[in-house]
Amino acid sequence: MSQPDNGISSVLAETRSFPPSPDFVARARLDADKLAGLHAAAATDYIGFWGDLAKKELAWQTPFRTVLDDSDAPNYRWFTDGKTNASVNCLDRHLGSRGDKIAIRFEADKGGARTFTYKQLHAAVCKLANGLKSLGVVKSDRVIVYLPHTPEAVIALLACARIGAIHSVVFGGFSASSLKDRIEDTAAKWIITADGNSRGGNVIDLKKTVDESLASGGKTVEKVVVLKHGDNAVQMSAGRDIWWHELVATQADRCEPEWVEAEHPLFLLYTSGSTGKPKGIQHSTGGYLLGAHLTCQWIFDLKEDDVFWCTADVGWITGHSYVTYGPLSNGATVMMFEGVPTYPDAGRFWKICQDHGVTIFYTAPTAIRALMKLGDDWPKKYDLSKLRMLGSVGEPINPEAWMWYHRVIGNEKLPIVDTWWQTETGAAMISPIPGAMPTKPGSCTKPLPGIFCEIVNEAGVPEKGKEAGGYLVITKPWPHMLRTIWGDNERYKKAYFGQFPQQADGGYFYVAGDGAHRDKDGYYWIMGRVDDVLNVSGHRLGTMEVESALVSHPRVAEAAVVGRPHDVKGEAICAFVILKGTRPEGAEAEKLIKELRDHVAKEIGAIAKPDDIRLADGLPKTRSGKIMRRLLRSIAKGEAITQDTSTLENPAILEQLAQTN
Ligand code: 7RM
Repeated sequence: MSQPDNGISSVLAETRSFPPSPDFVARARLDADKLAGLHAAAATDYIGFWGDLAKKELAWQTPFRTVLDDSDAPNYRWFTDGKTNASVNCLDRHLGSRGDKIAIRFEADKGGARTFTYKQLHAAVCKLANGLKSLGVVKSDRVIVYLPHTPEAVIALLACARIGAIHSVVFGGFSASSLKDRIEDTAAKWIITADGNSRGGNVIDLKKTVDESLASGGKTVEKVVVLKHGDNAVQMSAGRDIWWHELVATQADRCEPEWVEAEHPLFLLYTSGSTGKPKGIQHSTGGYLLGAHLTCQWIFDLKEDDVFWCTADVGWITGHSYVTYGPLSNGATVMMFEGVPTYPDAGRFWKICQDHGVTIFYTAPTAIRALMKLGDDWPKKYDLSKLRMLGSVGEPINPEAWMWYHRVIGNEKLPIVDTWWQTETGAAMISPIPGAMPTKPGSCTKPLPGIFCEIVNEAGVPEKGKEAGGYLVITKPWPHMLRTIWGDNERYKKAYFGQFPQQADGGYFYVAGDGAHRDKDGYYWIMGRVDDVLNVSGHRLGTMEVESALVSHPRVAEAAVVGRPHDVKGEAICAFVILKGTRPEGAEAEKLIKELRDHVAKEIGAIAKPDDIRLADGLPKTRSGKIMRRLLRSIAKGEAITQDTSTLENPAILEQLAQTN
């Protein structure tokens, strides 16, 4: 197995271990005994375990009798004959006991706060749901949500869920062309967007991007709902565009929920794979909700008076599960912040924690590393005494960043949950239970109850014994797993279940695409992707996507993209580009490189801008024409080539590539 170059192999030497404080344990929802009870229940009767939890934790309109239907594996179905509605679980069921409790606390990029109580959120969701119905949206229709990270994004998601429409959020940083691809793949007729927003003080013109995207394709779109949020002047296209506030002005604040089958798709969310265009990951209503709901209790110890802040944008799966569905189905108070950690200064996150009384804080290693670099003085300026636990997600966290988080933000006493999961898994899968086990810096510890993981070798055979290294697989289906890839079930089967043979019991191994190590205590250490997927600041990007974007530029003949370790972003994007015609040098080369970087931003979004672009005359290829990426990875890192290059067709190219540095 080729190990990714994420620079964290040092974790294997990590021996520190941190037990939770007795204080935390005494109040925790789950202590070691209770956790052992859950694991035992899942081990003896795995179906019964999930069935009991689904019955107890979710509000059903029609109870289910079937827990798991695996007759069409690996297309698994859960709670099939039950009916529910996600918005009812997140709103209506709290109205009696928590109607006046704050559901969302929001702070805008430039300051200024707003709140929504559960009653207010319910009314806003119903109004928008009625508005969408008036535009013709019915059950199973796809609605694209292209909004800033504001309460209205959550309202839009829940309004879709209320009427059985399938939302597909496109992160506000994606380009017109990426947006168009997603509109076309979902064949959506509706888009919900905003006039614009501010992030880190920069104005983002969402509506203009929608207009651009619809000018170039996306012909299915009939209506665009526009939230007035920024101060941008927008061009409203008559008959197509409608202001959100005008749409909801005359709508009733009650809307009968559409009761849907548990398997009814709740949403599609696009994510990158190693081949082809981003995949529309399809999640269910019942199973997905159960995962988001339960993991909030298990891994965040979520309780009635918590203020839960997950810093992820609603455009990513983390924003779906831990800003929207998980905390709201538990009746929690959710913090939402539209901006970035360093605007107007590097104390912004900590000021928000102080001002809003945040008790649980969940962010990404890239943010922790960036803030760590800016020094201890920023967090020390603020009162962080309400914080009671911390979390990390999105990429491997290096022990140094973990220790800083523990020492400076956690005051050496707060539990840190390093949660491993994916867009496809719907909710956290491998994570500490904060009151039930010691944590180790850089390890996501152990699979959650009801989740069965193995580490397998190249042939898909599980490694016996505790200590092992290899591919991470999940050996049994779980309620919140993806159901399919929208419009391409064959790709679903092949990409996730096709790598290893069907098991003797008829089951399949879900292949996560990550390499992992398990230590003598059974703790998992994620080593990063083993496929051609990059993780840049916690964002997934396929090397092929970036290559296609480069090749779509008229000057580019061929491109190869690899990752190289980066101390803040985790991975940086390094592109080797072969031009058509002569290769410029000096200032002319600089100019072209800038143009190519901007071109990628335009094609995909700013997150995909290559950090380095190296112009060269050729790529290292085998005689059969395969690009030898591992050589490019060494060159990108500035390492000497020690690998065997005897199969190379053009060994001389290596020297030139090394000099393009
Ligand atoms: C939630 C999310 C998934 C990929 C996954 C890993 C990496 C995520 C961790 C992690 C090490 C973690 N969804 N990853 N969490 N690696 N430790 N705690 O990030 O679909 O966008 O990305 O992210 O490689 O496969 S995602």
